[in-house]
Amino acid sequence: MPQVLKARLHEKLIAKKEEIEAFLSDHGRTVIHEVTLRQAYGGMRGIPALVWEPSLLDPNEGIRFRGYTIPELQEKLPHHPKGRQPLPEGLLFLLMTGDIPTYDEAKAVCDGLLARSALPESTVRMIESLPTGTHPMTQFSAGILSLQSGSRFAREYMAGLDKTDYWSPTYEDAIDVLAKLPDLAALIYRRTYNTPDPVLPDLDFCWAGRFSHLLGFTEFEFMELLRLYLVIHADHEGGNVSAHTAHLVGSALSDVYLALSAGMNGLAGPLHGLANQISLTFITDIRDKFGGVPTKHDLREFLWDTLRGGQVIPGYGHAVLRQTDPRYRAQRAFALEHLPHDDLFQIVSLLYEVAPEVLMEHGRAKNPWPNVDAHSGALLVHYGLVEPEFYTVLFGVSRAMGILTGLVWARGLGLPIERPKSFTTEYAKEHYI
Ligand code: CMX
Repeated sequence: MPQVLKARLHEKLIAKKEEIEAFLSDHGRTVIHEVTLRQAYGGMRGIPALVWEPSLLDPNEGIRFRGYTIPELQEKLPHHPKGRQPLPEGLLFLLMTGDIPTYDEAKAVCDGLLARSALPESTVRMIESLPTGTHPMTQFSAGILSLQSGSRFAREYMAGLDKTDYWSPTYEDAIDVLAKLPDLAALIYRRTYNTPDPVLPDLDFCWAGRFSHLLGFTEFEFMELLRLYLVIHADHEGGNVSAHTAHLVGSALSDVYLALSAGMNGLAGPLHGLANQISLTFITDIRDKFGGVPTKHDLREFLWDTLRGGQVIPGYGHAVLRQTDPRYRAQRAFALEHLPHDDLFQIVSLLYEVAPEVLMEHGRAKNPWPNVDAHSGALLVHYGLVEPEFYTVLFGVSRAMGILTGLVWARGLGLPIERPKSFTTEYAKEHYI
């Protein structure tokens, strides 16, 4: 594997650990927040109680990966020689180390991933034994779990591993599972939708390009979309359900296979990653109902009917964001450049004009603006990836980069088992009022 990446990571871990020790020694007793009862009952919104180094989310500006916004990443991360979108393997280097890699460093990461990409026969057999109607996310999570028997961390821990070395087999496991995710995802895609086995030409198309071929998509523009997709979905700080779940499970020193699989089960929820599947179905339902792009008036009525039916408008709202998600903006820019006349994109655009106003009038959602999931399906359909149940798996391949980085850093920094205090309503009345 790219020893440059591992060596750089090790340096950064040591430096950050020392920095945190000094920081806590000076300021460890500083109070950073007061917690209200409503926050405790309300899904712990806004309580800063979790350390996550790879990315930070600002409610208005959106996500920054190691300090860089999405447009900055598009400019600064290495590109495919013929492309303009950032290479996801470059983002992995950045997430792990905080440094923007050179093209050669990103290429070395890609080569290392490809060298470990083969799925064990036992995983292939396990996936093939599942009923074909099993949701792709269930297959994906089970596939990750089936790789757990190869965990170096689990093996070395049982043999007696020094605490200060936990990060090293965790890193090896993280790279190993990440390397296998495109092959696992593509296996699930092919068997679920009965598509032909891929032909992999001997080309230098790197991680996303190879993934694209494995899925049966050979158009360069689709590879560019996949590069963008894999970069923008990679991380969204630590409190979202998938990252937080993986972090919590990992805090018990469960290895990365156990933790990532758990995180993927959270991503499979309709209020989180599954919203990309539901958003696309929502958009195609609109097209089918109105025989194409509806009028603003009809769309408005449709949205009000959805809200009156007690349902949410998928792809809109966010627990932290309070503006249009920059991940939505990046996809919109791609659509405006490559598919401005696509009918589903037209509906996505019309929703952007109508839905925020409707949600503001409705008066419940704190954020009436679109998130990442409102857009991705329309782009994928344009290039022929028309199976919405598969979309969250694509999200999962990308999100694994952030989650796995978080797990490696948690072991490197020696973060402890997570154990917040819970309370009953009776206890709260007696002790907090
Ligand atoms: N449509 C209708 N109502 C919405 C809404 C939407 N898109 N977004 C929020 N609301 C409602 C909530 O259901 C809640 O209703 P109640 O007061 O009846 O309980 C109220 O507005 C307040 O919610 P909030 O504080 O603004 O939002 P939350 O932090 O509770 O929830 C989220 C955030 C994303 C789950 C929510 O906005 C939602 O359900 N959106 C649609 C699903 C979606 O797009 N999820 C993907 C998020 C991105 C991701 O993780 O991939």
